[in-house]
Amino acid sequence: MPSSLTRRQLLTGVAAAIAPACSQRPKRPNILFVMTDDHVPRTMSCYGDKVLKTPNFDRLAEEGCRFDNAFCTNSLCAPSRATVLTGCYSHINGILGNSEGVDSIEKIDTTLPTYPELLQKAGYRTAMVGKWHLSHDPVGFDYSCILPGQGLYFDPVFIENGQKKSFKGYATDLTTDFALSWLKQNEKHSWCMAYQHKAPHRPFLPATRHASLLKDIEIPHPVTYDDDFATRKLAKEAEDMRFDISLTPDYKDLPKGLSPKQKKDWIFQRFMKDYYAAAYGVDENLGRVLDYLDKSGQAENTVIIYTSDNGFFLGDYGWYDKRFMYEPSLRIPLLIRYPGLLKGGRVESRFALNIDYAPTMLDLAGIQTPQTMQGRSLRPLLEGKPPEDWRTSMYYTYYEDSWRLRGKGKEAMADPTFQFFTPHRVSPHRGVRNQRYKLIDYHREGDYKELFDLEKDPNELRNVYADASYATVRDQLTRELERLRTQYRDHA
Ligand SMILES: [Ca+2]
Repeated sequence: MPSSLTRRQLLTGVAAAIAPACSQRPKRPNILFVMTDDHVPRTMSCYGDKVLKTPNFDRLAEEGCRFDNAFCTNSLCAPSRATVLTGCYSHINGILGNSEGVDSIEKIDTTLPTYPELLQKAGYRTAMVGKWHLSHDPVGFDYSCILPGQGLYFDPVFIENGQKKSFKGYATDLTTDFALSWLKQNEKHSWCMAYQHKAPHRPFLPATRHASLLKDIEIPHPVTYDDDFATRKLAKEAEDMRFDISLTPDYKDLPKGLSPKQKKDWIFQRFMKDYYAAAYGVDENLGRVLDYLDKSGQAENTVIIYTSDNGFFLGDYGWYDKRFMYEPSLRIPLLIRYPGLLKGGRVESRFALNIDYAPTMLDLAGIQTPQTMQGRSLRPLLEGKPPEDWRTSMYYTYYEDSWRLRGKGKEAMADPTFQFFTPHRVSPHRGVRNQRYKLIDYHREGDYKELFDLEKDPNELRNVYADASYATVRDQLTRELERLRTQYRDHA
């Protein structure tokens, strides 16, 4: 935070900026921020999936804007949530890895203003329902009803305004019940709700009514399913991300006597069907909320942002999980509907990042973005008036699971001899991606770096970092990476 600005000045200064902005609009929009966990765009029919129709996600795309190049900035649950709240990168907000439980050493920087606090200060009624997954209690919400940690799919405990309570039912349905109940009580006010689902986080447990949804369907393998990792040495070492090695113990009903390939294929089919079905429960429940907004006459004046905290490998490279800067893990869905501002059916290919959500929500509410936020409002893109200086490259960081850093903290990151070991063996890295190329710097691995030509090699199978014909590109991206580190004040 700039030293000249105190937290109070930031909040009150922002509130003072509301009046002139509001006078230009008849009514401030309501804001529904919908986030799922590990949801991959390519499994949604509005992003081209052929396996399962997702009618309510599709509806948002048809009636709003679909972003085709939306990326997370650190592909992990808790860091992404902290980034959404604060509008800044992990190294600024303090949540580098998955931070849960009271003993977590990673604490969010509470001096940073968050979007719910600023909206609340500006007179919005605010609520947070569903998966929170940060170690601190929700701040800036008039009402919260959250799952503790990862939460359970069936008969979960929720913490409602600080009180633990057990509920019967399925988490996605219950989260929506709480959301609708609060919305109905607050429909006469300007409101903002974070409606965040546990689904489709692993282990995927679909609602009972969806358990057989894709029973007779054969899910196609991704083209990289049998990758040999010929030019990516760290990917090759990440054996704990592989279906055939790491997931076997999870499936007690795995038939006996299968060959290694048959075993991998069996797990893949089960894994994907459960994933799709868990995500379908979100689509179905989103439909309940969309119907409610229609019936209550609020649809026109409500901004809906749909996204996920991070991407996921769904058999890509024979893997599950996320973390790496490779495309399946980096890409997130982003759909924004706001009938009061934009007509439907828009597709936007400019880069959008999860640091942009808070500035976007504040901007649409007529609130000035605090200087601490590193993202940029997507409003001009929604209006079809893209600024000439919109970003053409994006910066990514990955640090590691914080549970391995507990008791060591940020000091460990500064110690070059510190060894990182996690179940997935993904070494810390940072990288830059532009429209055509991606450079990944595994800065704990000596001089090991990866460069991909996404136009010729969209699946990132051929690391061309050492290829002399890419020397100019390599140097350009190296400079761009440093420029972005400076821009985002990442001096670690
Ligand atoms: Ca996640």
